Amino acid sequence: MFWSVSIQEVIDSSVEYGTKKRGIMDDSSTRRPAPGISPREVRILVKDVLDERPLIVVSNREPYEHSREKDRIVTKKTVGGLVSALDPLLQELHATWVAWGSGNADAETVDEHDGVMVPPDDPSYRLRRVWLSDEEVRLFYEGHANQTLWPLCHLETEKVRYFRQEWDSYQAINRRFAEAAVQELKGRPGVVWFHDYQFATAPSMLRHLQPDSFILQFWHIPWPPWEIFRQHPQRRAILEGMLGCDLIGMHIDLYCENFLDCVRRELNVPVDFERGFIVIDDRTVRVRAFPISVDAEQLDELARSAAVERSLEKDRIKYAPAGQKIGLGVERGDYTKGILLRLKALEQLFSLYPEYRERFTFIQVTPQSREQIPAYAAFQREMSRAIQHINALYGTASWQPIVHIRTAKSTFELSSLFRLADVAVVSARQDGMNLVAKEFIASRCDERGTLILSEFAGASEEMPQALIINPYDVETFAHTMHRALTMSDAEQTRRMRQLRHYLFQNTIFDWIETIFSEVAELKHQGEAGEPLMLLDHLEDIKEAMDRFPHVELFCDYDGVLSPIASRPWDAHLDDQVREYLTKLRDSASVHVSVISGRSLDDLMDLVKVERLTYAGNHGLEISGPRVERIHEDAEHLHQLMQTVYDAMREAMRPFAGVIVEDKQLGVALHYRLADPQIVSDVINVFYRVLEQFNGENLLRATTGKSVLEVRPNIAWDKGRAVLWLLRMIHGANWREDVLPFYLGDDVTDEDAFRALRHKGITVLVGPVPPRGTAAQYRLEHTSDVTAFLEWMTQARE
Ligand code: GDG
Repeated sequence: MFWSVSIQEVIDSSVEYGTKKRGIMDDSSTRRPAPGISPREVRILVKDVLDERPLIVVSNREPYEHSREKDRIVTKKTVGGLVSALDPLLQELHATWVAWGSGNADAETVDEHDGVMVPPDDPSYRLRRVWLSDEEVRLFYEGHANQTLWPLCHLETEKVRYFRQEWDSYQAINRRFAEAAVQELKGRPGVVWFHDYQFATAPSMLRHLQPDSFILQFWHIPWPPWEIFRQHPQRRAILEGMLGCDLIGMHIDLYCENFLDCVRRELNVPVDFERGFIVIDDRTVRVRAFPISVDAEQLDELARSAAVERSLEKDRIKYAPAGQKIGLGVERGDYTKGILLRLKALEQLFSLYPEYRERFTFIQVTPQSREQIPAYAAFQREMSRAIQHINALYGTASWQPIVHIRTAKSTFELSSLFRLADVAVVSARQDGMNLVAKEFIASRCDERGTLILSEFAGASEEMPQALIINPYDVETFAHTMHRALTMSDAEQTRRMRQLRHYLFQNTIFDWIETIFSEVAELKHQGEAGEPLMLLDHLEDIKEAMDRFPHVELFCDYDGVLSPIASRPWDAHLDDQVREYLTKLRDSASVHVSVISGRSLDDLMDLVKVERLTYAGNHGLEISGPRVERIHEDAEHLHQLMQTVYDAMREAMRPFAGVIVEDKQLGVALHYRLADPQIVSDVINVFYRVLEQFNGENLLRATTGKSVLEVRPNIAWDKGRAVLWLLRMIHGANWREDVLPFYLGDDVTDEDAFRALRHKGITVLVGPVPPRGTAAQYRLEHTSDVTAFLEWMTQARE
């Protein structure tokens, strides 16, 4: 969970709301933050979404490789986050994975249709192998994929080269993989999930061969801006190929925006930048950010294991015999990872701060990668030279500033090094996400250590508590290392705790969950169309309710329990509604929560029904009989919000009819009453003020019905809040006996509609907005809400 508290601790807490301490106890510094969605919950969700349709995953790298060692064949599971996350899912679903058969005994182990059941000890899904000749590996993989697309997407334009023959091979191999996926579908409409830049054109090929498939692609590397992307001679074919998908996932919004921009400029088709939709051939393609992550719990568990503890002791003796501080870098030997910049910064560090000589050792783990490619071989040579240079310059008879490890470490050995490091450095020149940053955080079960993170790694967007650097500014980089090495234990812990709380709520399983929730939503939009009128389907609703012992009713306030008012303070609650809420509260089988963008105090004042659960500021602050918390990543922003509020009020003085609302953890700007002629000026000024206070990217702007808001920039919304509340109130297995019901009316409620898809009943109050809705049902007016609440009091008596 986001907050490291159990329900019991909350009940036991005697501290009043509003004055209480953070939800973290000092005596539990090494406690593991409670996790978000569990692997089991994800498997249930994906199963629901697939609804008996087959799932086919397509990637270049295979999850299991067979190789001949002497006279026997051994199977090895390939290491990597994606395989660890998808392997159990595919096992449970009995799905299929299509990949290049790269092992030297792969061909000997397949059936007549090139498939083999894996894993070997419990064969439960099919690995379908696609064969590539050595020449094809050279042209397709080392050539077009790794010497054209890879450098292009990482903005390394001077390394990009293009050969027609390689492109032709790329196309041919993409077709081979698309055909293999079609064969595995065996005529059934299924979900096909492509991974990465090796397969840009396969989606449209698949779409032609099997038009009724749901095609999804996750692009693991950055997407460049148009000025760079346009250098690709086959740019149109690449874009058209990808637009064979229904859903395209990238790590962060910036890459999605770049992609949408490239599509608009090259293909001249309608692009909705705000919602991330492209319309092509009467289909829509959704482009959305899904930041990939790691299995935080598993990494934490490994890091805590007795074996890693023992290894840590040995590593300490080996690498820090005189109690040296330790720095750590872990990455494939790839020029995009910024290792040379890091080495320059290290050289400066030892020059600017001589006190680190013999007292600080940097361990650089760099297994070789793609060394057949000249740019990689040259880079790896240059890196070795730079390391030798620093070691010669500052090394002594008993100490080397940089320990260079050129072979891959086992996951276990890495875990020990992550724990050993005082500072981990990720200084990528460009990096889609960077999993090492997340692995380091997950492994720091002691809540110590500092992460220095390049602003050019996708991960930096999620980790404001790391020390964020521009690696090209080598001098500041060196000073930042000094800052990390002298950071107090208390500050390290504060930062690491926040990073870990975020990470444990946003794991690889949350990644799969958001992707498949999006698949569900897109499929639903295609299949179900408009939401049904709730009051015409009360019998179905009653039947659904009767299947569960508990109903958890979530109601938004403005536009749901109370009609939208021109001024926020005029939105009063009707006594009748108050009476129904009270009755429902008193029913043993219903629990009621009111969730709103308003501040918690304001919301409680307006509703005035005791013993309900209240969630204010879109779920950042919660108060109820069984839960009582302020989101810890937001709490420290009180002061900043107050400053923004004061500045906003001052800046809005000239604009008549604009109301600035202080929500403590947010600032809302209502312009419903303003003259429409001045609204664009108001919006401009709003963004100017926000920018002024957002140097550290701690804030974000959101829009609603004639309202603009400044909110904490954390991955939290009504959807996450609702799922969190369900778990807190009813326990991890809530799905077995709770039916959630959600009534909402605006764009912020769509997050909850999506989160509860397949898990509960969602109701939009008011007209369907032009962008559509994820809600299954609809009520026309707030008066229908009153009628429905009355019905519910009787249905649940
Ligand atoms: C691409 C994108 C994106 C490294 N050395 C060893 C080792 N590793 C493991 C790390 C980590 C993985 O390799 C590297 O993942 P990254 O995310 O850091 O980078 P890429 O390989 O470039 O991955 C990237 C990723 O796809 C996922 O979408 O984040 O931006 O470029 O797991 O731990 N593992 C072991 N020994 C090593 O020596 N065992």
